Amino acid sequence: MNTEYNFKDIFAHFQIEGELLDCERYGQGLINKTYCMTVKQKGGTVRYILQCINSRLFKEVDKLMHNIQLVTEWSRKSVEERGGDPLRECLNLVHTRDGKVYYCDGKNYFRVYIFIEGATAYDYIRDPRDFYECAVAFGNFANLLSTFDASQLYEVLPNFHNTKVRYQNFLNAVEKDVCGRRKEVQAEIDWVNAHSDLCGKIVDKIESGEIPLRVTHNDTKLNNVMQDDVTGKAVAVIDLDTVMPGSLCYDFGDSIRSGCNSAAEDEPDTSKVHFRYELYEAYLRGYLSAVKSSITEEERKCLPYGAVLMTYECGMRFLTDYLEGDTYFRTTRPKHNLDRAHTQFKLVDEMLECFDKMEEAAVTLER
Ligand code: ADP
Ligand code: GN1
Ligand code: MG
Repeated sequence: MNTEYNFKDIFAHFQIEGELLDCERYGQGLINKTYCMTVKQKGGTVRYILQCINSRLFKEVDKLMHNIQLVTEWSRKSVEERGGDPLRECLNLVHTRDGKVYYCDGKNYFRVYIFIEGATAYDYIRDPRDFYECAVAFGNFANLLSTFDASQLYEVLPNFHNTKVRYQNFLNAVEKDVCGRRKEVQAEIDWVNAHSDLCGKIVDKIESGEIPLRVTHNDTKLNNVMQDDVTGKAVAVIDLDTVMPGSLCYDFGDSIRSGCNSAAEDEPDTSKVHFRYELYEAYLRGYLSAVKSSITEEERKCLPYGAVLMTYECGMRFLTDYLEGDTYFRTTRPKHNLDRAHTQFKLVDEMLECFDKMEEAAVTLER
């Protein structure tokens, strides 16, 4: 049993019967600390996901959990309506014994989800058909949120995908150079600056009203969707911390960023990193087939920019975090964030090389 926190005590605060047998770190998320709890219950063992919420980032946990409660309840209703399995096809929060959706031990905040069994959140694409299915799942999730009343949600991380604001934060980090790392990454800084004309490509269209602001997931990376271990089909969309106003282009783009990489997001050898165009088309087909009736022509046209921008922005965020001393993303080795930044920049370069083809596909496929 992991001993980072008093897990027996934390467990006792949630409405779960039985005895806690084990609790270990789980998954590859970069923001929260996720654990798998194994619980002895009548007739066998049951698993639960326990998360220590990153309260340095989510300063108002009440608001974050308000959003998640509403969205999980909304998803559950939709799964029930289509005759699906609500314990598997959406996230289910377990309440505390005093009826709350999280527990605070005085310092740290914890939440518990029912474990989605028989499914896996992958970091890599095993088969383009699986990626197509992920696209359908995220597209359906977008459809699900299209009727959700945005005014009920708090914007817990304002400007999350405002690339212009992200660029400004990056420039501030370069300017402050709190860790004295600027000299070492001057080439990377120059690369970001040379591509800064990308920043306004979507934000400006949202501001002018050409692209609608919707309620979106905002963190559609591949390991935020669970795929069935037998069929490979996407079962459930998870990681709802960032459900907020956003753009379809961002949700589309972040899946392309994470799924179309031939190597890991933190691969130190960038010669292994390539943009897999064939996967882009597979995802595009799946996504468009799901959101066909609601996507606007302008959004369709901007999907490729969504991919480039999410990748550029993410690389810039990794580099910013490196300059600021690795305080945001979970790192497990020195220069981890710098390796991550390099993979993203390489992907942007390769996406831009075939950008015309990406644009052509976005406006012609699935008509
Ligand atoms: P983070 O915000 O840190 O990315 P996530 O909510 O994405 O946290 O969880 C991290 C990982 O934990 C996921 O990628 C997935 O592998 C696993 N996970 C999260 N929720 C569940 C669940 N309900 N059932 C099974 N696995 C889960
Ligand atoms: C974080 O939480 P996780 O690991 O799914 C981050 C995303 C980044 C991603 C890069 C709330 O996602 O924005 O794109 O890392 N989430 C947050 O891997 O900042
Ligand atoms: Mg995640």
